[in-house]
Amino acid sequence: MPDRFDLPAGFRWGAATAAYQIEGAVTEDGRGPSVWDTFAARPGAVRDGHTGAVACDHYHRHPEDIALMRGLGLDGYRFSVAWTRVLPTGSGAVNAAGLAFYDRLVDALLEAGITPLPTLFHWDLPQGLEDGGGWLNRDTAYRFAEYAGIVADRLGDRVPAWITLNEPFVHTVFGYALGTHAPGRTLMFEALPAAHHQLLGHGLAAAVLHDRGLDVMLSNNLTPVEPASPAPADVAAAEAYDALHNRVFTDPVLLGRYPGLAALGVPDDLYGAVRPGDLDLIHTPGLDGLGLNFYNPTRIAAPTGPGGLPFDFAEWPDAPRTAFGWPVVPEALTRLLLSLRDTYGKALPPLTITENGCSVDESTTPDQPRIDFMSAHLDALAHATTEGIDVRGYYAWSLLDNFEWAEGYHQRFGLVHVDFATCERTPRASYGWYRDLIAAHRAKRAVR
Ligand code: IFM
Repeated sequence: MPDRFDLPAGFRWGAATAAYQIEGAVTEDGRGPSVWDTFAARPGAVRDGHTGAVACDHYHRHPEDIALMRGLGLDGYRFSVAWTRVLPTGSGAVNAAGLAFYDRLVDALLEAGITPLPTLFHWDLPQGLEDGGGWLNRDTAYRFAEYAGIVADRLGDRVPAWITLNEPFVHTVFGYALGTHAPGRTLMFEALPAAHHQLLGHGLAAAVLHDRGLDVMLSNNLTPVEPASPAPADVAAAEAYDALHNRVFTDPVLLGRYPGLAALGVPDDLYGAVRPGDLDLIHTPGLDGLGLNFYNPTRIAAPTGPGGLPFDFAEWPDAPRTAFGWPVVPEALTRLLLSLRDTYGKALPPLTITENGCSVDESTTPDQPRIDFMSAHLDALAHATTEGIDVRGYYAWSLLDNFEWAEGYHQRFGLVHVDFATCERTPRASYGWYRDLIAAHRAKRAVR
């Protein structure tokens, strides 16, 4: 069986974070409020009232964090740019001090021999744009493209590749359909215009970045969906869920069309959001890479009662669980990668795992489950590459323990432990394991 040492020569090793989850310094140097500042201040919205106001204080401690990355021997670091540092209300005058932070960060990364991989939108929409409807307002897509151009004009001389959006599925469903994330809307399927406008923003921003000669990627949270049984009703429910979770966010970008959502009762124009020509703007035939954030597979059954959703979530049997309760099924990653080739064929660009990792409850467990999780997923990845799938890199989620959205600081995903009372960083066993793996893989592939 192939293992992680069979990953190809030149495979890029990285780690990932996101602005609101680590930066803190939410009122410094002219940063404007984002939907997450507003949401986290709402009583009961985030577990134990946690907020990202300080988080890991990365805004001030990034030199220490870059030293940790250098210690790992990373090729790349995926971070996100906080839109409200650059444009405090989402559009209008540029905040020079905010842009200068990312300028310093990029220079320091390059100095450490690490390639920056910025994500332009990781869920922290400017509150100023939310006040005008957020992603439910088509205009936000155009503001996003303007913002992309401003950041690219400043950093594009040193940053070769860019990710437009992070996990538009999760942002749409948790933020706009269910209301468990910012901005806390509960629109159910009528949240889908927010998905369409994010994808339109992706397409418009991709054109802006490509015009500047930069590479463009999109990071999707993809899950292989399996029916709970071969019964036709379960199979149909699983197909409907697959369309909603995976295909809505990938088909338009790679194929220029949405999957049919009639089984969910959703109209083809996504409640009037899709206008003539939009799919031509979203379709990105020159997409330079597709980012995959992989955590777990999903098992779906037909609904048991009338009304409600047209699918039910079923338990994944016989799998260990992360501290978050997510099933650990590494071979599902191999299946997912092979199925992407079957679905998209030549339209599938090179792939990068832009997030993978797990939360561990260290009050009861040492760090070993994280090492087991990552090593098994890297073996599964290597299996797919030996089957001919073009996967170029792996970014561990996450470099640091951080603000895990509605869970606050309760879920710890870091290779590095953070004491949130003092912001002290302490590398975990998985940090040493990842460092040694990176070095060993490089040495082994260099001699082949
Ligand atoms: O922390 C998140 C990240 O922001 C997006 N992908 C999943 C991670 C773990 O839940």
